[in-house]
Order: sequence, then structure tokens, then C-alpha cells
Amino acid sequence: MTPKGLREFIALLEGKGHLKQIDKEVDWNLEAGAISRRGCELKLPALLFNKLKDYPAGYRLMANPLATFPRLALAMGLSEDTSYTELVDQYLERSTTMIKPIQVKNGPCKEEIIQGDDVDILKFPVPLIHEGDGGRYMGTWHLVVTRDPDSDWVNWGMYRQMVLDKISMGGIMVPFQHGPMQYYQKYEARGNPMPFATCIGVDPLSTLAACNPVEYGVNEVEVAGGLRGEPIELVKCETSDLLVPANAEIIIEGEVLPEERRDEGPFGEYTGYMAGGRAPRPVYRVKAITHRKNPILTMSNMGVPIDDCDISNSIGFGARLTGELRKKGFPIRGSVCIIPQCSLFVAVVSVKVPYAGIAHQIASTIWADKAGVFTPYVVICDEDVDSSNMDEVMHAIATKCHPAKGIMIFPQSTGNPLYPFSDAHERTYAKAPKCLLDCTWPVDWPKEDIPRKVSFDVCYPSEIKERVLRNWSSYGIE
Ligand SMILES: Cc1cc2nc3c(=O)[nH]c(=O)nc-3n(C[C@H](O)[C@H](O)[C@H](O)COP(=O)(O)O)c2cc1C
Ligand SMILES: [Mn+2]
Repeated sequence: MTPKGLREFIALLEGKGHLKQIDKEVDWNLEAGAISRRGCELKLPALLFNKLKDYPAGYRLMANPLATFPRLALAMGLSEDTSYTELVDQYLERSTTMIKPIQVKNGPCKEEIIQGDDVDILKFPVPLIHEGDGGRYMGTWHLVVTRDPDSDWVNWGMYRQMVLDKISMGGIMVPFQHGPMQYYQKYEARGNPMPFATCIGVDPLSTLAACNPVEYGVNEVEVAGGLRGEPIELVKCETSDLLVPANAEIIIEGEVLPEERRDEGPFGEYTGYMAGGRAPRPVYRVKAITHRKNPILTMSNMGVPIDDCDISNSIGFGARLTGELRKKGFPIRGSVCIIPQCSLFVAVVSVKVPYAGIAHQIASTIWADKAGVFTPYVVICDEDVDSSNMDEVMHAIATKCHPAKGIMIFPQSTGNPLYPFSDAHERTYAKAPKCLLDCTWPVDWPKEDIPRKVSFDVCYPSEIKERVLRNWSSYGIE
């Protein structure tokens, strides 16, 4: 069983000691941001702010929903101590067993319907999250629904949305992302407005499906159904034919007009920096808002690790890339690990090396994938290294990656405009280099040239190891 909506998830987290309610009045202007940022950095429970300054009681704000692995495990209906590798395996299995949604006539998200002159996004306690943010961000833990005009492909993606005024939001639309692709290549190219629906406060696995990549043309709502193990219930928007999760707390409906741009950003980002600047970007024009009574707005507080993005994408990217490598038959051990402390920049793979050059093949497969666009570093280790064990990975990088031969740089590739290490030109054109760290022993070395590892596992005869393990408690050490 997985939570059907945000309120069920909140109850589940609270019951397990993974959520704290804050009744003291908190300011939406940086105070909620500062508390939730500290909450990420100290790995504290998720937070539910019950009273925000300038807003009536009942207009609540939830922060840091999935900012720890135990919370993600609970969202998936698993025990809170589920290991990284098991989470990735579960995600992979369920996300590839897709379940189609069902349409329902009505739902809690329609309890209040606002249209016309009454529309005001700032009806909700939208936080100013970091000092220096270009504005108050409505969309930091949400999903944006858009449809391909030529097929029945409906995309869900999590793309940040900043309040411009009471009926407009701006957002960074990176051209290789699916929603933006539909906008630039189809709607705007043909001079048409693109209908959208921003859904806030949905069940945690729907959000997870939206912020993780699947192939072009795949409906994330079916992935969400797979993750949940039951169909997602959808209800029709008031002003378009788009369908949205019936259980959502808040739905914002509208259109992105062709050729319209207004300044958006900067924003404190998942990279741990405020990068990407302020620039003219597409505008989400709001036509209607529907919401539950006593709506709960949700936010993530991206910045230095570990926050919701590091956790959610490390599992989702890890699962996707593991699936891609297994499909191609690479003999990998366990799963691909997206190191959560590295803001998604580093993918680690452990492999039994059968022939020369496999590190390059694996890295190419990763970089060809949508998730791989976010991982400029790929680290390949021999199979004695557990890719999710940072003690082992760090040691392998430091000792087995030849500084001249083991580091391979691919200078021209697709990047992310938010990369802190990119110069202004690279950021503008979303290009960046990629780097492969090959930490495997060369296959053309004679066996006797390979240094023997000094570890309990490797450098004691099995007879001694067995004796020591058998007698362990009798030594009185622990
Ligand atoms: C908290 C959070 C915020 C994100 N914000 C953005 C964003 O503003 N722009 C963007 O392109 N991707 C953003 N992403 C990543 C995308 O949601 C992710 O790449 C997803 O796969 C996009 O959907 P798509 O593959 O259908 O394009 C964010 C992810 C998270 C977890
Ligand atoms: Mn997509």
C-alpha cells in the first residue's frame, strides 16, 4: 500500500516520526525557507507549517517531503531502513510495470474553483525560499501536465515556476526536457498557446514519477500508477481537456503563449548554488485555480545536499540507468549509484570487466540517456566495489584511476545551463564536457602486475576468516 494522496502521506510520516507540525506563525518571506534549508542540512523530519504570516489559518505549507531515503522508502510502502540498492531495484521494477490511469468525475481538488478576475496565485502562502531568489516560487515540488498536440502523449515534469504577478508564473524551460520540447518544437513553432496544468500536493509517487526521466512519448502518469501499484485517478480541468490528479491539493490551469518571455530567476538550485541568472523565459499564464479546502502547498528547498532533489533523482536516475545497462547486457554489480552528496553530478557503476573498453561503452550508454544529461561524471569500478558504498568508491577513485590514462574527457556534449563549473557561454547554450573516471584494472595487464587488495575479505585464507568469524563474540570485542 502506498499513500493515495498528500494527506495520507503526511499522516504516515507523522506516525513514524518523520514529520513535524509547526504551529507557531512563520513568515513565508525567507523564514520558512531558512527553517526548511536547515532541516535538509541536519536531515530533520519533513515539516508542515500550519500558520503562515499574512495568511488565514488552514493555508498550510509542507516542506522537504522526500529529503531523506527513509521518507522515500515510506512513500513507496517499504520499511524505512530499505537500502539504496533495494530502493533502486524496487523503483526500476515498479516504474517499468506501468498502469494506466482512470478518469473520475470529481475529486477533492475541485472543492474550490476560482476563475476570471478572482484568480490570484498569491492566495497561497508562496514562499520566498532563498535570499537572492528572483521571486516567490510556487512550483518547487509539483508536476506540470502538458500534451503533445500530435498524439496522446501527456507529459508530467517538474519544472520550477516563479510568481511574476497574480496570474503569471515564469520558468526555466531547458530545451531537452519534454514539456519544454513540446512547447518550443510544436506549440510555439506553430504559433499556438500550450495548455498546462500545474498540480501541487499530489501523492508522493506521482511527484517522483514527474521529476524522473522516462523516454520521450511515455506518459509519466502510467509510471506513477506502476510505482503506486494502482491506477492514478484523474479529473478534467475546468478550462482545458488536460487531466489532473483528482486528489491534488491545488491545480493551476492556464496556457504558455508563443513568443512571450519575461524575466525569471535566479533561483537557489539543486547544484547547491545560485546559477543560471535572471533571463527572459516563457510565461505560464493562469486562467483558473482549483483547490481543496485548507489547501497544503508543497515546497522543496534545493541547495547544498541533501534535499528532495538529491534523494528523488538519485533513486529515479539510478533505477533508469541500471535498467538501461542491464538491457544491454553489461555485467554490472548491484545498481548504478547516483551519489546523493554530489548533487546528481556523479554516476558510479561497478562491473565485472570482460573486455577492454567497457568503461567507455557504459559511460556512453549513460550519457545517451536522458538521466545521463545530469551526470557529467561517470565512475566505473571493478566488481569488488559496492557502487553505493562511498568508502569503497572513494578509495577506488583515489588509487585505481590513473591520472593520465584513467581520466577521459569528452569536451563537447549537452550540458545543463545550471552547471556551476560552466562558463557563461556554455551555460547559455547548455553545453558542457563530460568526464569518465575508469577505476578498473586494465585488462591487458598481466595478472601478477595487479596489486593485491589488503582487506579482510581478500588477504586472509578462508580457514582463518572462518575461525575468526566463528569465534568473534568470544574475543569480547563487542
Ligand atoms: C525539486 C526539483 C525541481 C526541478 N526543477 C526543474 C526545473 O526547473 N527545470 C527542469 O528542466 N528540470 C527540473 N527538475 C528535473 C526534472 O523534473 C526532471 O528532469 C524530469 O525528468 C523532467 O521531466 P521530463 O523528463 O518529462 O522532461 C527538477 C527536479 C526536482 C526534483
Ligand atoms: Mn517526460
